Amino acid sequence: MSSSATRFSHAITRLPAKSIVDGLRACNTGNPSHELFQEHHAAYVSVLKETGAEVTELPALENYSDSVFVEDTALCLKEGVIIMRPGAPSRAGEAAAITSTLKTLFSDVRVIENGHIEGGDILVTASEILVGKSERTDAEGIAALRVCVADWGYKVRELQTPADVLHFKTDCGLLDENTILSTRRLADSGCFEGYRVLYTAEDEEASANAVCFNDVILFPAGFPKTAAMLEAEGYRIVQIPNTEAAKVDGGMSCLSLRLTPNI
Ligand code: CIR
Repeated sequence: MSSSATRFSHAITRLPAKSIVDGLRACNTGNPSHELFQEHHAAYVSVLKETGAEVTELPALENYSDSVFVEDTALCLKEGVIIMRPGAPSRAGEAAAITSTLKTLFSDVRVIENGHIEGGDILVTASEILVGKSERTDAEGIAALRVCVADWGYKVRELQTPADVLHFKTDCGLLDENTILSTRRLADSGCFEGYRVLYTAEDEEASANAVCFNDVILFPAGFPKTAAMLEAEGYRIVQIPNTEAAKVDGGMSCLSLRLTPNI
């Protein structure tokens, strides 16, 4: 079933900068190819557009190596947008860089001013906002988010991103109103009680970061067992090559902000 957590009229993306070769990563498996990343990125944007959404494609920001990962800069809700406060010092300026674009789409723009919080640690479901504490997101940042969304009626639930995992959503993604794709290591913490949980196949944990956008599941190519399971469950998945983003710890959700403007 679709909900405002999975249906959107717009998305924002940003072209990968040539400086993506300097992108942050937990372990070095080689530099991404800028050219190939551009091809993968174009495929990703096409899938968003094929759902009928309008996509605002922002230019590359060479001063910010990781700026292609726009998800970390903001949280878009139907009532307004909250500008994040990234915990990675090299990414702090990305949030200000996207604010003017967000101001053209939302009448209410709120800013996190304390602690740190990145969009990759936030999973919005139909009933609540789940936020994992991580190396990038702290309790102060989560408390600031709670204050920002309180008068819009959202419940914010603080959780823990597994150790050595970059973001909460590195290990999970919303498939529909009540179903979450998750790694076992994350779901075993009990954080998804009350939801239907589907698990990534063994050795395919890196496929958990799938995104449901207007009834299409954007899914990273190269994870055949999990892809087959999702298809058997009746999901319409589109597999998108992600080898270059993966070299700098990026996945499907990080590459876009998904939203429905309120102006
Ligand atoms: C970083 O470490 O910040 C980037 N190299 C990857 C960010 C991925 N973003 C996300 O999962 N939301």
